[in-house]
Amino acid sequence: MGSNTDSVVVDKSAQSNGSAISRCTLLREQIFSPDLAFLMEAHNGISAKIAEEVGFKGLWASGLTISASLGLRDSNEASWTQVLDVLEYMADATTLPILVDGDTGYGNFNNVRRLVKKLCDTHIAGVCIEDKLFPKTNSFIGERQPLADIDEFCGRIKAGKDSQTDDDFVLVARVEALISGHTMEEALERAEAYHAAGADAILIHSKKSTANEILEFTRRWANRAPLVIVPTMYSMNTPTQAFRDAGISTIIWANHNMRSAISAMRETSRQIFEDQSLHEVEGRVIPVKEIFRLVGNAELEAAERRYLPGKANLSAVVLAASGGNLGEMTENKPKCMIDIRGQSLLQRLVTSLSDGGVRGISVVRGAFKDAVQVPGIETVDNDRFAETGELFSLACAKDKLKGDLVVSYGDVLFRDYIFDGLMQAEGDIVIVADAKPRQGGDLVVTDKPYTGGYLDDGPVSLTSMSQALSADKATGEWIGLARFTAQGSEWLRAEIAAIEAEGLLETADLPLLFTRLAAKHPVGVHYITSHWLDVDTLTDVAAARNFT
Ligand code: SPV
Ligand code: MG
Repeated sequence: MGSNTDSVVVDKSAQSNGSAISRCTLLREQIFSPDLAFLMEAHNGISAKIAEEVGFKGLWASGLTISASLGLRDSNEASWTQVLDVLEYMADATTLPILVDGDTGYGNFNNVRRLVKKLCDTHIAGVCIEDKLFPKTNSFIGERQPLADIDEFCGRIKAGKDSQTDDDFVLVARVEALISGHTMEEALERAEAYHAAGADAILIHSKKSTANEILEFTRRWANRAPLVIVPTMYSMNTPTQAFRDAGISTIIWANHNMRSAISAMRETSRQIFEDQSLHEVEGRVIPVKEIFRLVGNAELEAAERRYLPGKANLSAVVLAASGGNLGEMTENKPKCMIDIRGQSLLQRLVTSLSDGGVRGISVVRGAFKDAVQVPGIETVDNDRFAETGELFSLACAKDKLKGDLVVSYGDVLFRDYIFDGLMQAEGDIVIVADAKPRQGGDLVVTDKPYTGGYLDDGPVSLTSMSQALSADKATGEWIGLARFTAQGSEWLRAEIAAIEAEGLLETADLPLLFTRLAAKHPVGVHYITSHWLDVDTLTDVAAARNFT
């Protein structure tokens, strides 16, 4: 790659007259660099972002895959302005230079003029036009597709170069002679004519399964202008080093993001269709929060803090005061600090909460409090942890029980989608309950059992919660995770005060708290089925290690 471009800051809107380097310049530098450059196929904003994130320094906006993403054939069924709309999303989504597959230029010289002008306006770095006729057909379909007249195609090239508004805009002329069954001489003659007409680089295309004709062309071309290749058909038989050694300028990986997306989408659709459930698929696909990250929600959050004063911040109180009963593992640290594959349980929980948008995380410590160390948390101490219960620990963090709030036990792990679901659930107080209660857990009784179709059945409310209940009487088990709005937090503080006034604060547990809250206010229940665990036994520790 053009290593001289690595440290350059690109102004997304920069053109040749701007102060920052333009994307046209970046593409030009890559194509003219002695190092082999790579352009990765993208067909929309998200695929462009993904290619940029993994490290590609340039993109190929493929005609085939943009058409396919619209459900269309690679036969100019999408109008050029519809393609331009897609390109604008791609350019906005990244800072990378984009070489656009301009097919045949969408018509004659006049269409190419307008195309190039609009591409420059859209901050696209270059265009590749091929020497065929509008409407085009994909090169891998059929044999002996008719080629354009050489002089007429040279007119398209000249018109394009004369219309660019950035001096470094790159026009690549694509020679289809070999694909269409013509001779090597014809291919060389066309390349020479296109170069003389002003093309910055030549794309020599082949659909053979070996690179022989491409390497022969490259030898005979003798570096008169940079050569671009699309080794879709022949790369399996040719190491990339061979292209580097031959002096090729740029390789286009032309369609692999679209092809892999189709494989993945087909697999997911089939599984959900067969199962009539998301269960199998949920752990395999990226979490929803990864979509948020990719599209830059963090930037929006920061902007909201800046421009929307008073926007509530989500905070969390994590109860981690109990010591635990796990032999050697909890000999000198509380169970929240047990190592689960190189990270403490608490660290994993804190990461989940942070990823879910929680900003201030307060951890109530008790047993082995000095061992409770996780970067970025605040700590609150319950120094009477030995003779008090959970509610007393929560009350130690009284000052933190305000605004949008999450309360969690310190020994739970859950998949991100569970937290996302809790955040989206309606209600001022919402708890997460597993629909399959286990004897001895924080068992809940609700006004409606889980049906699997509860979203259609409307909200579910908590009636009561208790550890003493028989599991067959329960409709779920609280997993140790709850959410409060500012109103909910106010009710929470009031209920803690009431319990304290009755002299029950030291002995009360959270099930009592939620039962009392549910008697006065609606407490919503967000049902889940598995994909979480808490750690009470050595078996739980083993499960936690497999969970991550
Ligand atoms: C495209 O990606 O649309 C191309 C490359 O033009 S190819 O499909 O190889 O013709
Ligand atoms: Mg194409």
